[in-house]
Amino acid sequence: MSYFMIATWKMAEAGVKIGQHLLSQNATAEQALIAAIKDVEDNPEFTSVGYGGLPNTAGKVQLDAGFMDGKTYEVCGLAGAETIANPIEVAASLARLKFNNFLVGPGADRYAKINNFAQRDGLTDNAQQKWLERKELVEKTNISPYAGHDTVGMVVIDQNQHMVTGTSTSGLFMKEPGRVGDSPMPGSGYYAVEGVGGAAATGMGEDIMKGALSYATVSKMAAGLDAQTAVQQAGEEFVALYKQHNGHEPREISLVALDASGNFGVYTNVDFYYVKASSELGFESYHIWPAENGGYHEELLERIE
Ligand code: SD4
Repeated sequence: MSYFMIATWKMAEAGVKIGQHLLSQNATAEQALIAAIKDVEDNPEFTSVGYGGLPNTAGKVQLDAGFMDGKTYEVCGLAGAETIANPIEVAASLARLKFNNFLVGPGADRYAKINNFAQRDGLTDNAQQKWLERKELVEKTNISPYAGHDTVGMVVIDQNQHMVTGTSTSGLFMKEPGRVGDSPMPGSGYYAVEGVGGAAATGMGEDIMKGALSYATVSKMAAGLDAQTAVQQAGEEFVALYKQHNGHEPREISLVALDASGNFGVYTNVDFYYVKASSELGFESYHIWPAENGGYHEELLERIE
């Protein structure tokens, strides 16, 4: 049977290869998604997810993650975690509970600790150095403290056609302590309904939340649209309405999507990277950016058949 996974950003390349291998060996969508996202969380080179994530204004790394099982609708978010090594693993565990599916701050950290999930302070020397430099720059000049953000988001269908989706992020660099973006929010950062489709988002959480864009994408697939048409319409309609109401465009928004027939879709209003792997098409990594006349320019970065 066929499998498919799609992920945001180039940093997911190695993780998607791990996930693809697992899916080809008949692993579940959840196992593949967790292994793929953990690979990103564990890599200190990536400064927007997990270990090595850039800190908030108080110098603390606060991590957010979300997970949804498209078959059962089980869903969870955790936000503002400071001691969890792999938030995606904890999110997937929380999703299975009958109550208390969304935990924040010390509550999320406590749950992870008492349930023996790996502990880690996400702050690396490199991230701390970047924080010190940014702090000095913000104090000296008038520049916005916010810079640098990329969430890893994935949608996965395994060989049994089971669909899950999930996200993991350290959020915005220099966010306020306790600030939460779209990534752990079901419907905004991620959403999936098996037999219909799934979506995951990255970009400026404050704007993605305004459109509940992962849910918007899935609801268009439920109405019969394929993944690309659904995600494109969800993105474009939101941008147009937002502009009508505010007189200017929203900030960065990118989405990846899969439908139940095995089609993928991508929407972005900025320079963006995505990675996908499937039993039919193999592994591919792309750089895309919006074209002036609609549509996208596309650069294939890597293909393994
Ligand atoms: C957030 N959406 O916290 C995340 C950050 C991100 O690409 O995805 N950046 O708002």
